[in-house]
Order: sequence, then C-alpha cells, then structure tokens
Amino acid sequence: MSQYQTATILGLGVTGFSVVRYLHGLGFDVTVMDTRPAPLLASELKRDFQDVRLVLGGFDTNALIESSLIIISPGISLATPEVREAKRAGAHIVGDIELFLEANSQPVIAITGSNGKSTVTSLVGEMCEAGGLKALVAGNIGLPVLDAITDNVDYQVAVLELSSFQLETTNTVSADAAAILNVSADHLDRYDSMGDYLLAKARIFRGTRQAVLPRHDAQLEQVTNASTKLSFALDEPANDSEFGVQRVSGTRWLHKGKQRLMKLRDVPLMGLHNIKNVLAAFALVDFLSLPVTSLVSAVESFHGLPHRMQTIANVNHITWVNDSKATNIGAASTALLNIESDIIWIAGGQGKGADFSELKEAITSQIKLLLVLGEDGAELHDALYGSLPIERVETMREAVFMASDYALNNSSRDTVVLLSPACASFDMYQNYEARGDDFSSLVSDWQMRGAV
Ligand code: UMA
Ligand code: ADP
Repeated sequence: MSQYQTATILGLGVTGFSVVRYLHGLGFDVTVMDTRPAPLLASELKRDFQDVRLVLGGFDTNALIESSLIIISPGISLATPEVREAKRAGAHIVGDIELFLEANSQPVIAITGSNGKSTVTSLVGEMCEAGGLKALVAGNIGLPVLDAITDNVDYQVAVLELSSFQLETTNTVSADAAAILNVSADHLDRYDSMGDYLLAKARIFRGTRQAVLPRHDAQLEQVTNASTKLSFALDEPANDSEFGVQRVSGTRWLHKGKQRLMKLRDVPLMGLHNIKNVLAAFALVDFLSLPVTSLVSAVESFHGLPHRMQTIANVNHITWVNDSKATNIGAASTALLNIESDIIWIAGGQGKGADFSELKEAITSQIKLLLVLGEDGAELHDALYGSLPIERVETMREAVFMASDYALNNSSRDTVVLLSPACASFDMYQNYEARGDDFSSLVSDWQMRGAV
C-alpha cells in the first residue's frame, strides 16, 4: 500500500465511501467511479471531499487502465470487462477487507457461509463483550470495516462477517479463528458454478490458525489445511475439538467434547439451525479462553436479529413470521422445515440464478398455499407448480390480504404466515430490511383495522 499515492475506487456505496474516507485521510489522490448516474452518496461525497474526482454513469476505461491501485466494492464483479482490462494492464486490485487487515493489529474472528453469518457474527460479538473484550463487529453485516480505523474505534477483537464477494478480493485473512458455517446455492448469477462459489468462501481459511467447520461435511472438510480444526454438529462430540449436543437423562446439553456448556432449551433462538449457529459461535471464541459462564449468559440473552424468523404478530390462531433475510433457497428451506403448524408461504423476488426446483425438498403437506411475487415469481411458480397450491400476487399488500383471508376462511388450525422469499429484494425494495418492514407494517395495519 505504501508504494501507492493514487487510488481508484469502484462503487460508491457504503464500502466505497468508507474507502474514500480512509485513503483520503492517508493523503491519497482519489478517483471514484460508479455505473449509476446518481448514486445516493454522490452529494455527500461532493460536499465532504471536493478534491475527489467522481466518474458517474459508467467506468472510465482509459483512466481505469492507467490506475495502479483499484479498490473494488463487493457488489462489482472482478469479471467486469473494464476491471479485467485494468488487471491485465497490471493494476493491483483489492477490496476494503484487505486494506483493513493491513491496518489492524488485533485478533480477528472471521465468519462466512451461505446462511447464519449475521446471526453468528452478532452472537460472537456479544460473547466477546460478555467475556470482557471490546469487540468490533463489522463487514458484510453492515458496518464497513475501514470506518473503524478512520474513526479510531477502540477494540480488542475484530469479529468480521465476510461475504464470498469480499473474500474474492482479500488475499490472506490470517484469522485467529475462521468459520464456513455452511454452503448452499447462492449468488449463482455471479459465479459460473457452485465450485467457484465454494472456492471464494474457502479463501477465508488462508493463513488461519483455527478453522471452524460443520462436522460430517466431506466437501468442506477438504477446503482447509489449518493445523487446528474445530467442528460443530447436532450429534455427540467425540473429543475436545468437537462441539455438539449430548443427551443426559432426557436433557439435551450443548457440549465441547465432554465439557457441558449449557442446556439446549436455554438457547432462546428458534430452530435447530440456530443450535448449530450457537455451537459454531462457541467454537469461534474458544481460542480466547473466556469464562464459560459469561459466554452462556451472552447466548441466553441473545434473541436473534430482526428479519430472521422473527414473530411479528400472533392473533386469532395466525402467527405472522418475518424471515425477509431468507434471500436464498437454503434459508427458506430451513424456515419451512422448522415450522410445525400449517404454513401460508410468501416468496419471490430476484432469484439470483438459483434452481428453484431444489425447494421441493422442503415442501410438505403443511404448506397450504404459496403466494409468489416479484421479478422471478413466474419462474418460482413454474418450478413448484404441481407440488403445492400456488397463487401469483403483484404486491406485498395483496399477499398479506390473501394470506389473512385464506387463514381465516380455510383453516381452523394454528397457521403461520411466513415471509421467507428465497430471493433477493432489489426488484421491489431497497433491501431485505425494507421488504421485511413493509410486510410488518401491512400486518400491523391488518391487526389494527381488521383489514389491509
Ligand atoms: N455498483 C456499480 N456497478 C455495479 C455494481 C454496483 O457501480 O456493477 C455500485 C452501485 O451503483 C453502488 C455501489 O457500487 O453505488 C454499491 O456497492 P456494493 O454493491 O458493493 O454495496 P455497498 O453499499 O458497498 O455494501 C457492501 C455490501 N453489498 C454487497 O455485497 C452487494 C453489503 O452487504 C455490506 O453490508 C457492506 O458492503 C459493508 O461491508 C449487503 C449484501 O447484500 C448486505 N451482501 C450480500 C449478501 O449478504 O448476500 C453479499
Ligand atoms: P446471513 O448473514 O448468512 O444471510 P443470517 O443470520 O442473516 O445469515 O440469516 C439469514 C437467513 O438464514 C434467515 O432466514 C435465517 O433464518 C437463516 N439461517 C440462519 N442460520 C442458518 C443456518 N445455520 N442454516 C440455514 N439457514 C439459516
């Protein structure tokens, strides 16, 4: 880094903006490019950094080819033709995580996976804090990592959620502990194959001291040669490097090898997938040797994050669950398989190249109706047609109306109306939070007025 004085930043989202703040503070001559004609942060950039050049509405290929240092946002693919050309011309291309790791001197816990990253990252942060360590919780979870350096945040351990996009542009994470929680199909609009997606995720183990992986996953076991490997699964652990569940006199306990950690029923999160998440979190903080009582109290007071299997209302035998963060097939399947009552399922959005027929494995007779919406709603409809009753809807309002109507008129049993889209939200909303908020506010209208 010290050999460069100029830098080109691709993408003016929260990552790009944080990179501008960081490099500008170091005295770099900075250019920012974004393919959008008017990204939201453009006016803030012009106001705060008058000397930063801003190229909008496309990448300036000639200027890019002449750049020797390019910092690329995770939303922009390395396969973008202009980026490829710049690479061929010899540019050094990295992401913000690489710059952070160069500047960071504290222990790093790094977490990736197709699902559960934010849940585990937040929980690990809480566990560190409960054990007396100031934790920086950042990365794909929302806080761009470099803001912590620019703002001189005081932290003793960095807990980083890393997406496959961020890992692609990071050379060596060298984490003290790193986990791949699971791998299922996602982002296949950006990767040529599942193999490429897995290879991007596997980069998290480069230089790691302690690798944390799901047990009995032959594919994942092969992706690291870390000297210490810890595993997690719902079965009994055989030794101290295994985290699992042991039944003693009818009570299920979370264990590290023979050591009892806590009763399974004291975990306040719904679903066995979350027990795996908690076991992974215990494994990730293991190297810190924090008091187990502190770790357990952190788990006991962790009630999960919004938009993940979040119960938002429970009226007249209808429970409304907001799982808007289920942006892929794996997460939506997990939700469907974890609910014991009848289900009215709302799904659809941008499918990101996924094969929706894989959802068939999660379809049971409990699902009474599927309401599909969004850009790839027709594709979802066609993939599941014949497996369950399906209706197309145009808006979330229509989905909530039809779901309530169906539940009130066709079912006398407990029914869950589940928003678990298996798709990204960007066709209809700014992000998954806006989608979940829209669903929640329509449900509360329905509750207040008896109609939507
Ligand atoms: N852009 C272009 N050309 C493109 C694509 C994007 O110019 O072809 C521009 C956009 O116009 C925009 C900017 O790049 O101005 C957006 O950058 P970005 O998409 O990289 O997003 P950021 O706002 O920087 O947010 C990113 C992560 N976004 C993505 O990976 C898509 C955020 O994860 C992350 O929280 C943030 O950095 C901080 O680290 C979001 C996400 O959806 C939550 N992640 C994916 C996921 O979890 O599945 C990977
Ligand atoms: P991520 O950050 O990887 O998207 P989140 O913790 O935000 O993960 O959860 C996203 C979705 O995945 C939610 O729908 C949640 O219920 C589901 N989920 C969480 N943990 C797991 C897991 N271990 N396996 C499968 N699905 C999970």
